[in-house]
Amino acid sequence: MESHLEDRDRVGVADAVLLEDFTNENAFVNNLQKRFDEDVIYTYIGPVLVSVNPYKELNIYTTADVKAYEKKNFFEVPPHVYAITDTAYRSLREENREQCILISGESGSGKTEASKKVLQYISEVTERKGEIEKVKNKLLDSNPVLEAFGNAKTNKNDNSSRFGKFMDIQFNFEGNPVGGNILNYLLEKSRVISQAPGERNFHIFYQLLKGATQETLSKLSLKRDLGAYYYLSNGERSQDFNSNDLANFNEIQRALSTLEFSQEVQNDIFTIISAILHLGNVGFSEAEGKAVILKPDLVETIAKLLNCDSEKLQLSLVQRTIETIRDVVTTPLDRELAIYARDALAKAVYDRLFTWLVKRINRSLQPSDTRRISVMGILDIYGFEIFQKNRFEQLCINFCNEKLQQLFIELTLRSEQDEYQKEGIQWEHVTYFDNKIICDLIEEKHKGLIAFMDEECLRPGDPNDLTLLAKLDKQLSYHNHYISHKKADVKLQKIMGRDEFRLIHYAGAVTYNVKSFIEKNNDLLYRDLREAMCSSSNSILQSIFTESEQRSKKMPETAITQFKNSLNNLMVILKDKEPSYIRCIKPNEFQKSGVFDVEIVKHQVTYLGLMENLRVRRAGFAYRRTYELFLRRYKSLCKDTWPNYRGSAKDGVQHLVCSLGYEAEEYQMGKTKIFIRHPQTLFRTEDAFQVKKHDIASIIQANWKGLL
Ligand code: AOV
Ligand code: MG
Repeated sequence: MESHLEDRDRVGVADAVLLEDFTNENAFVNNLQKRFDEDVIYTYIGPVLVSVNPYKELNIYTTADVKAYEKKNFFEVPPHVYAITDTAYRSLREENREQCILISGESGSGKTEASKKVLQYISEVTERKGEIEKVKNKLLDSNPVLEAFGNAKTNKNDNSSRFGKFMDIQFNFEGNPVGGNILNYLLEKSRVISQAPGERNFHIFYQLLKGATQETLSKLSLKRDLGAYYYLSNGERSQDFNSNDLANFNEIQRALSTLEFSQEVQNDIFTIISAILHLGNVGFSEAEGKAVILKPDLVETIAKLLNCDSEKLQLSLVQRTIETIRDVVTTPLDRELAIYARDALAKAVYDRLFTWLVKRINRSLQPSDTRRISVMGILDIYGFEIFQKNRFEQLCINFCNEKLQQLFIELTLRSEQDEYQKEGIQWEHVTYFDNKIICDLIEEKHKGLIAFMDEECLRPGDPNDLTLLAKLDKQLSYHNHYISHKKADVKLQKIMGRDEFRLIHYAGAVTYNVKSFIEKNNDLLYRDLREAMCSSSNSILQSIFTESEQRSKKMPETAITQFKNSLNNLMVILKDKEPSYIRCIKPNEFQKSGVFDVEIVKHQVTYLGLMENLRVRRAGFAYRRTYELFLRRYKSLCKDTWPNYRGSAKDGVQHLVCSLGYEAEEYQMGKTKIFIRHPQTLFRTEDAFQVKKHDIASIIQANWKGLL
């Protein structure tokens, strides 16, 4: 037991609250490195798990490991994602408290892998019979499907999630999984039409081209040649197939079948994917300011695949119809606008297909009996991002992280406070940075950044990115966390462009470039294109375009407002659950094992707010343990408590600490726990215990020898 206290020299401390200087970032990072070098990737900050991506398979996820963590006290086993999961699972079962596991960290830090380990653990410790086994298989199989359609190779991660995911596992009263539900957030749909050099489109495009039979390919009019598709090559050199594309395609088809997608529906999905590939190859020339389709047969092919009106599709790519109060006006598009319309269609179709997939998976995961269900949610969402150029997507992602940080602060502080109160310990107020001020700057009604952005986007006239920036500068420059180019000091002006603004986030300052903000926020799909899609007999297209057609009678919500609303809904869901935190860190930028880059780790420690977290945790007491556990471990150190103490555990501990010479200010006695202020006090006790253990072992050994 108490494995957190052993082996401090070799592998550092298992819980960072036991570091002597808890304000020292170097000491914190050193400790992580010491452990990483020994292949120990997990460390705690109190109840929070910090995980450093090893970038290699470690033999720590076997069935034997699952067993080693099952029903074990959190502090008796070394830190592990299984320990977090087991604790959450037991709290759900035994105390009937709904759970959420919040996983954060930057791209490539191991969030998605961690979320899979949580699911794997649950799957292994629950019953294996009939319906339950079936549900578990569906839950497990939803991951490869979502990854095929929602993940891609980026320069940071070969299997990067390009969407946020909140997955519920629903348990019956016996604690067995009986269903699930997935919420998806903000897919990076711009990837469908172009990718940065060295990156790929979503995996599914490559998997289909690599894995489909020749027969299927010819049905879809496809060639097994990546270079043939503009959307896979940006008009330049395409990225290659990867070694898993073939196997993964078979896996996806199998998983889709587990999730009750019929063969016809699967065909419909792959037809849409192929139509998107063909659509990318539709080029335009221009005559007298009007776009002309270069290869009309290609549009014919797409129309055939989708079984939609070919003429309608052709027209929708080169003209635009606008309904005004008085009449309906159709205007031709020029070449640039036609390309824009084509790409908008590709993005919209893919994005809606993805959301539709999630809905269909959810349908298959619906529990047959919804009574007495309790839930464990797992949030695997994009971490804070700072790139060379930060765009609309980074603004959304970083806003999401502000919201999560706020929730984190609220919940950790609240739970610290709750515990002190419950135990009758005097609470010492901790000062900390409350990032609500930044959340407000972004989302406050009528006067936040989002409100001004929407106002500009929906304004009649000719709003553009620069008029938007001017408005933001005018309205928000008063705020301490908003810096306009004009108001920046000389040094900053040099690194900021005229089309940029800067936000001081809790995790650091980020400069955003407003290029395409209006377009991305408006997220328009011309009505002609929507109507062309509605004319398709492809079952999926029909459902994804008709549904949104109905909704579009109202004023459409902008992209960022939709995102804000879905985030706020998520916060409501998370707030009434008991949270567990996994903070993921990547050790280097090269996806390499064995390399621990101190600077890169330090950045992430800052962005994740880990030092703040540690400070809050340590503000009062570094260590707390129930009287029973404390007594069980250390009773040999006092003659009154050894070998057994007859009174209450609390009295026993009181005797024990008196005989150990604890000063009054070193500890406090709560209702069920002892609270120790500094780790040194505990280490003194632990060292004494190690000596005693050794002595006792020697005595036993000597006695044995004597007997022999
Ligand atoms: P992410 O989810 O945090 O990035 P992943 O979970 O996809 O990161 O991890 C990236 C890669 O790191 C994986 O494909 C594995 O190769 C490796 N990896 C992660 N965790 C482990 C582990 N515990 N043991 C061994 N290898 C691991 V992103 O979705 O890009 O934000 O957007
Ligand atoms: Mg991921």
